[in-house]
Amino acid sequence: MAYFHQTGKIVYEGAASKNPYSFKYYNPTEQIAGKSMKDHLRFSMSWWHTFTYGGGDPFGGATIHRPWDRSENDAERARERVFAAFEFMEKMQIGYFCFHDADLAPRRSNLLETNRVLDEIVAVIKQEMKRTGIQCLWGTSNCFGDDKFVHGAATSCNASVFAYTAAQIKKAIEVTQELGGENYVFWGGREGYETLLNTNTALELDNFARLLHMAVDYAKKIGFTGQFLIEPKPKEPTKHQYDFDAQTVLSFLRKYELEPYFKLNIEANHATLAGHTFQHELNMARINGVFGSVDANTGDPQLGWDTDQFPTGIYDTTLAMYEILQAGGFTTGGLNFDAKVRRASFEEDDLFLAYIAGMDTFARGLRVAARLLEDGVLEAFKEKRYESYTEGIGKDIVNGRVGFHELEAYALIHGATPNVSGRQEYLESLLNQYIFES
Ligand code: XLS
Ligand code: NI
Ligand code: NI
Repeated sequence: MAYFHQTGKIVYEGAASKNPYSFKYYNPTEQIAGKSMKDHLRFSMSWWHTFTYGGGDPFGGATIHRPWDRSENDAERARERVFAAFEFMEKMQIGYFCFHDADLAPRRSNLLETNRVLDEIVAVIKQEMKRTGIQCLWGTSNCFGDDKFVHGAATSCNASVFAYTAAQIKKAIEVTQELGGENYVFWGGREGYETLLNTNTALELDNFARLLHMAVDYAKKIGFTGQFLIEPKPKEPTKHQYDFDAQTVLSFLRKYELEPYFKLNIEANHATLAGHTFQHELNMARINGVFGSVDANTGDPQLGWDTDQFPTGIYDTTLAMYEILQAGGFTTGGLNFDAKVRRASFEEDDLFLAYIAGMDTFARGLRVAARLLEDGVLEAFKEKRYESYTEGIGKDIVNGRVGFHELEAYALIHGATPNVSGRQEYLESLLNQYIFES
């Protein structure tokens, strides 16, 4: 059954179009810097925020009542959601989707039954994938929603919960493999703690690493070749999340010898919650060779939680695309809209309008970033700024030819030469110029 008959396929009409149901900047087949926009951006839909979110908040229940959720039977609802999701992605020209096990199918009281229902839905998804050519960007397991995860999942004090977590993740990896998923994501929903008065952080972190090693071993065993990704997030739900930010996750991966097997899934809103910018997190991932994928939702500067809004800030998307292009673009990753409409935007049309807003803002950001890189204005400025390391004493420092002794001798003779301006305001205005004119 069709759920969005009132809306046709969303196509590119250009910036002059007044039709809200069209792309103004996203032209999938247009070539930019040697690649189609579609291949650059690899847009993906999140199953949970797009198809299971009801708009509830701590002060009120659902405001969003979807036509695909009408059946009394939860397995039937899950199946209808599949048809609605593929119809939506086809009309939006979105080539990928991401899911948690728990978004696809209802949970049952025991794992065997839960897995059986999940398999039924996965079979329907496979048919729809075949019909449409839409692919799976990544899968993951919801190891945070259920009661049993109250003390964490892999970092729970309860060993049977660790075992359950492993069993759930094992199945989610199998399902991701079955759907041809290009990545598998670990977001440590409850991997953190509230108080040190009751927490053995050393054991919890060791256990977390043990679980990830088991996942690596299992993937090898079953021949799952997708990329493993960790999604850093600083707070929410626990006060101290172990995967605080990109650099924290990196040092964890290095300590436990997991770095060869993992890359990062950077979420814009998580970056800002950590007190960073989205660009900073992407940059840290890029320069350390662990840039993997992106969750393209943003927060609100006045609100300190994960508001999961569709990205409409051109500065953020431009600077994000600037990092992504410099990282060589996406390989297995993509731009997943881990974003939900506001609870007051409860009509089905709002889903289209929200995705158009996010996709167009990233498309425009890509255009600006590509021009910035092509003209090389920022890179030329940086090159000049660090010029002193390309000759003389600077070159000796970089090449490891000098130590404290030689540097002291140098400083005694030369002192420090005068500094020059960093020209931040000029560069900010240059960025504006590119944004206004690209
Ligand atoms: C929550 C996370 C979550 C992950 C997938 O804040 O963003 O949605 O992306 O578990
Ligand atoms: Ni996310
Ligand atoms: Ni998030």
